[in-house]
Amino acid sequence: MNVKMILPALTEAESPFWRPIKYSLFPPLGLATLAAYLSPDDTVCLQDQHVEKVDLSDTPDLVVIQVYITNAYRAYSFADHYRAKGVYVILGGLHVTSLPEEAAQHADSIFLGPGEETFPQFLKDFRAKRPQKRYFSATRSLVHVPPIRREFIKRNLYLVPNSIVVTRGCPHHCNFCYKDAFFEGGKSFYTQTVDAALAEIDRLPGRHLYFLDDHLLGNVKFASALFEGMKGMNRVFQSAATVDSILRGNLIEQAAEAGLRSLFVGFETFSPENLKQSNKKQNLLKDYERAVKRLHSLGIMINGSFVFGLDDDDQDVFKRTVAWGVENSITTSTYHILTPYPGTSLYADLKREGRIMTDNWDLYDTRHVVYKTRKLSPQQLEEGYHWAYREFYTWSNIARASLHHESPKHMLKHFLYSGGWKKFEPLWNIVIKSRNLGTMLPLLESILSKVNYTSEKKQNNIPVAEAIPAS
Ligand code: B12
Ligand code: SF4
Repeated sequence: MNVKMILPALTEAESPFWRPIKYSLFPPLGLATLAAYLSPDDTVCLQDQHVEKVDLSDTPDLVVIQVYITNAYRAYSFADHYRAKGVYVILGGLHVTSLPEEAAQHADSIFLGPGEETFPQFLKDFRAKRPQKRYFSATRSLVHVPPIRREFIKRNLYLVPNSIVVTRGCPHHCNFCYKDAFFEGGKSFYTQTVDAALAEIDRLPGRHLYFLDDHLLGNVKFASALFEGMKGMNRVFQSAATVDSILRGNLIEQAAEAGLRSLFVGFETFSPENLKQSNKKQNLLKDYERAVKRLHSLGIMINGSFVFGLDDDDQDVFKRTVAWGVENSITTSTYHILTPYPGTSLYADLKREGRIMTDNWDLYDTRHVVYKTRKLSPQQLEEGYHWAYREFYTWSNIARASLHHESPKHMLKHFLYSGGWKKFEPLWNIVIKSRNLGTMLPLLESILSKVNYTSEKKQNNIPVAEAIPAS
């Protein structure tokens, strides 16, 4: 069988905010995961429009398309194109799960939820010439999943070819997050076996790994065994976790020992009212600065995530958030305008209140205001958002934030990582054009090398095991 798999580019591929480096970070892991269920005799062409031109002139037996909210229109136009040629087209992913009726108009079959059970089921049905119109993932497990077909990933086109996910979902229920909608009707947080995760890590060349898990520290037992197993593997890795998991027990230290060098942390907002509105209980009454100090004391750089536009945000929120990030030496900040993805309880709440202003999914990219705001006008919110990015990444703020670290090595790493991410765009573009982005990986690995943090730990007086006991 001839199979074409496509990850259409997110909407901003044609917008002034297009940053080639941001979209050349990670390969299409979801599609490579699904490819593992195809037979070795099948011919597979996997194309990622973020890094290559999609060839639409072919006529395969089956087209598989992954749909995110901001690539949905592009995904639908590819689907319509192939269906017009008589090719069987299937659509799945986050947006299809949120809005199945919309997606069904452009597909022969649609898939709701993760694909590990439904895709192999479909393949059986398809080969038997009785495919169903809709597949829903009810039983979910990562036990005995076949190895990802990474040979279909063009490693040289990505800065981070070694992306990996060893868990699915998250134990929390923030009202703006995609996860409750995507995992509805089944388990919403589950893990691989530790042995399978370690085997997958072992298969990856080089040192650097990026765990794309929503919350790598979410299952303490699993994460602890994983980090134990990773000790001595000589890896450096980046990942994401919540504030409370950083403060609790000593998991974060085990992670650092296993090679964790940079962490994406969802601070989101400083307002308890906003946290309540977002059902982000795990952040309520948590000491953000203590979490930051703890990470720094372990030599871990921080990518802070912040949301603007929650109901308690006023005009000061941008200044306060940027100043806090600089004062606390956050290495990189990711700012978002609150975005109510369809399927989330935030979307349902705002819809009920008559506050959703548009269902143009291209605008649901966290850069546009798509709902009626409370204490800020939409214009103030968008301007404040852009101001925050510009301000946080001025050379002077990058330098100030770097200089707050105790060890000179951490200062230098911070400066290079933050500056490299936002200030060397033309250089990245040249490397991307030469189709050799993979050659920059050793540079990233050296920036993520270990910091000797003993002196910082002393200065901040952070005890090895934190105040909040492990639960
Ligand atoms: C990697 C990533 C990116 C990459 C995307 C490129 C890529 N190669 O995928 C980059 C860095 C470019 C990116 C950018 C953004 N991202 Co992003 N990203 C992710 C992340 C961390 C991992 C995706 C992944 O690989 N998952 C692992 C694989 C195994 O899972 P999967 O892709 O979902 O595939 C499975 C299923 O979905 C299903 N499936 C998928 N497709 C299909 C098709 C068929 C036919 C079938 C059967 C099954 C199927 O089967 C697969 C196996 O189970 C997710 C979070 C997450 N945990 O998923 C956020 C996430 C997808 N991103 C999100 C967002 C919001 C953004 C940004 C808007 C953030 C920002 N402000 O910059 C931007 C987009 C900008 C824009 N203009 O739209 C949201 C999406 C919300 C939504 N409803 O679409 C997520 C869910 C994060 C979150 N918690 O909110 N992102
Ligand atoms: S902690 Fe993060 S991944 Fe988990 S529900 Fe909240 S926003 Fe989503």
